[in-house]
Amino acid sequence: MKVTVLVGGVGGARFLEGARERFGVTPFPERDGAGSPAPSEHSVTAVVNVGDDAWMHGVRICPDLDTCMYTLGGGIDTERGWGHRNETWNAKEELAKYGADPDWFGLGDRDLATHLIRTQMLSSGYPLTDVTAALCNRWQPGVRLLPATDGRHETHVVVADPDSTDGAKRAIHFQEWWVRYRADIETFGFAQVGGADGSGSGGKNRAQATAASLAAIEEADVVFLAPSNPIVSIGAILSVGGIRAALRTTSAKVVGVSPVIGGAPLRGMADRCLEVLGIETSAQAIGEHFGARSGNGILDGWLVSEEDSGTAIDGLPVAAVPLLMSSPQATAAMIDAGLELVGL
Ligand code: GDP
Ligand code: FO1
Ligand code: CA
Repeated sequence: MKVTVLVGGVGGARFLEGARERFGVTPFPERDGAGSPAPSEHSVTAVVNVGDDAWMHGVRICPDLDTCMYTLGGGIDTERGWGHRNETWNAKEELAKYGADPDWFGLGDRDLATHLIRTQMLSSGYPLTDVTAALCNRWQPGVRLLPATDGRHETHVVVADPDSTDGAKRAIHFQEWWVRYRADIETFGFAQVGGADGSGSGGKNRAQATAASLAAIEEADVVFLAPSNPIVSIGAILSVGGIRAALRTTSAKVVGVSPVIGGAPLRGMADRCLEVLGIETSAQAIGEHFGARSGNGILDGWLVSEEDSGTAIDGLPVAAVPLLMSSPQATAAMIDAGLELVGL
């Protein structure tokens, strides 16, 4: 079975651990020739959010790609959910002594090596898709990791300018909103910044999906939306040119998994993002937000937690099952429930 998963960071990476448990290892990057393990009859491809990506201290950071790569490669700091385990912070301390900006964002010494290689390859002209595959050659995540786009598609957040006394609005990078202000600032909305050639945003110039991520959706038997942040992870992927249309027309079944259990996200800022857009933090409201493919939406099935068993959405099959990703085995059981829901 060909399985494609739309993912963000921590929630996405946990879901991919369950997919690898359920479907076996997908060699990535693909290696030809003798000596490589026999490929499983299944394959798992992740289409990963790049909305969180940013330039910091001259290097390109891709938090959701790295969280997936480190988690599946066994190198994540499990407490923080981002960056390397056994991290040291000498570079951060030295940067602070120079008074370098931003002083609110930390790059660990080990993590920095990843960003240096990525930045070097990007400036040599390699697309992010190839750079990610090269980094995964070390980490062997056992699933294909594809950035949704090779273009720039950064999430920015419209806030009340903290430096203004007359209520002016300003757009700041998502990382500044989350890491510097902890989302605790008057917020009006989210917008993608970048575009196919990096020169502008939105409209015709918006960043386009890579051929590989479109093929992953079009050629899949099933597409899962991981229980990732519905706005700044899944929403940012859906706003990449071509992704939403591919989900509408693919012959694959599309199954969403609720990131909210009993009216609360497990961690992170999903509730804050939903509140900004006037969407209730509930499995019901998020399911309605994605919508049924039989209507104008993207889902053929919606998995909610047992606590949310009252969820009912017109034209959309819903199943209530345990949704806590406490182990790869528990997550694999969620995946089986999703397959059953859509008759696979
Ligand atoms: P981020 O990019 O690191 O913020 O991570 P994602 O966007 O991939 O996922 C964040 C979401 O994962 C949050 O909204 C959490 O509610 C959700 N999440 C984390 N752990 C679990 C879990 O065990 N079960 C479910 N259903 N959702 C989870
Ligand atoms: N989160 C923080 O709260 N503080 C940091 O200094 C920080 C640095 C950082 C560096 C690399 C990276 O991949 C992630 C990092 N994060 C940090 C996590 C990140 O801000 C967010 O949690 C995600 O973008 C949300 O998915
Ligand atoms: Ca993220």
